[in-house]
Amino acid sequence: MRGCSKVLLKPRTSEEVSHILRYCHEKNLAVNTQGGNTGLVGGSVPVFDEIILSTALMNQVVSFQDISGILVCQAGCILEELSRYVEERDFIMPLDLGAKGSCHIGGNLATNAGGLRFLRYGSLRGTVLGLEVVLADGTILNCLTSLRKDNTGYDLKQLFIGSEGTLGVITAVSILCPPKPRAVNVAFLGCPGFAEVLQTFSTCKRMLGEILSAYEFMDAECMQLVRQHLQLTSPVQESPFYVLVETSGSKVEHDAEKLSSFLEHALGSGLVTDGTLATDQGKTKMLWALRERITEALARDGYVYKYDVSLPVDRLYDLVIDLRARLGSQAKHVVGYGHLGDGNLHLNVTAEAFSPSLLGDLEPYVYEWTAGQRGSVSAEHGVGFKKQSVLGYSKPPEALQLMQQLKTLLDPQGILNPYKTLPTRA
Ligand code: 2HG
Ligand code: ZN
Repeated sequence: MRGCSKVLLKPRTSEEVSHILRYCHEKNLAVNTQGGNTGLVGGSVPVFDEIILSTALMNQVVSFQDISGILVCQAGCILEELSRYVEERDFIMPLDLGAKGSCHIGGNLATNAGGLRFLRYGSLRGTVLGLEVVLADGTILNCLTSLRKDNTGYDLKQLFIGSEGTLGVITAVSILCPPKPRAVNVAFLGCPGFAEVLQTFSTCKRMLGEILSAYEFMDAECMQLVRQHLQLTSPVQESPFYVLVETSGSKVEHDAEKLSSFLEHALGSGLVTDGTLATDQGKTKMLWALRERITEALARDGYVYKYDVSLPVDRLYDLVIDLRARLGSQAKHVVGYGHLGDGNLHLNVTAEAFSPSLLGDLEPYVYEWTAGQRGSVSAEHGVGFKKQSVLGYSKPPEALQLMQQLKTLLDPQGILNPYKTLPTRA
């Protein structure tokens, strides 16, 4: 998505953000907060001529406690730089995602990004301990506590996590970092069918227990695309599905032993037809690249229609199969991949160019299908500009109304990231 704006502001402190918002509030000027601009739903892109408030210069670490692993930093810190910072201190960030090289932690929070470590460390709603937020009228709300337990009233920070800059501007965060695992092992597997992908997941959970840290899947078309556009090759024999299993634990040999006995069992029982293991960093990175770079390969394939849905895990791939049959030769590729361990499917469709008739076959079909399973039409990428009109497929009118009331309470003039997240009122 492209946008344009005549004004770009780059404050360094929350006081500067407060001055900007107080001014905009008085003059009734719309503001679009922007982090690393890596979102997939247009939340950080101005629709008309909104003032862009960039967090790029708010990139300082405030403190790090090396006993508790609590990091306090400004919203514009780049995720990969924070990872490096805490890794030097023997910790890791509780989230990791493909866009880590440019996304900002403030943007991650504003969209409640999921990513590759969700299965192990859970949602940001659990790992974020405190936030500092500047409200629409310029008030600085300092809820930047670093406490694990705090039941003093409503948990206000939760309102801003996932609100995509529509309720306030996140300026700083306090986040709990887990200790850096001593051992990270990865297995890359080929599965003969989706039923086996599911069975392998159950087996993994049982045989690997607490060391399982990621369970990702991709289909054969994804592999074809990363090969064609990025020259990455499959480390296992060609299969209808591929699975990446990661373990993170405290002892390399112990974890490798667990992983190889799991692999032996999976191969022996026919759940998996081929597999490879990585214990060193180079090969681990190479295996992760196959999964992490699918989005990049898709972008090189043509126009991409993107969907990010939560579904009951046993129905997850049926949507891809249904769509392939429905779209026929209209689409170049219909692919399914994602965070299977979290019930999150990334459904992407590519075509030579944008076509209204293809879009008409995709929507509302994908949303109705998802709603039919009581799924979510936005699992981890947010709502932004692109999905705001479809919220009703996953939320009842009463919930949408309450969201509108909260928006009116916190931003009565509607200056914060207008036209985003909530359905536009008729
Ligand atoms: C991923 O898991 C990202 O790779 C991007 O969330 C997914 O591009 C997509 O659809
Ligand atoms: Zn994802």
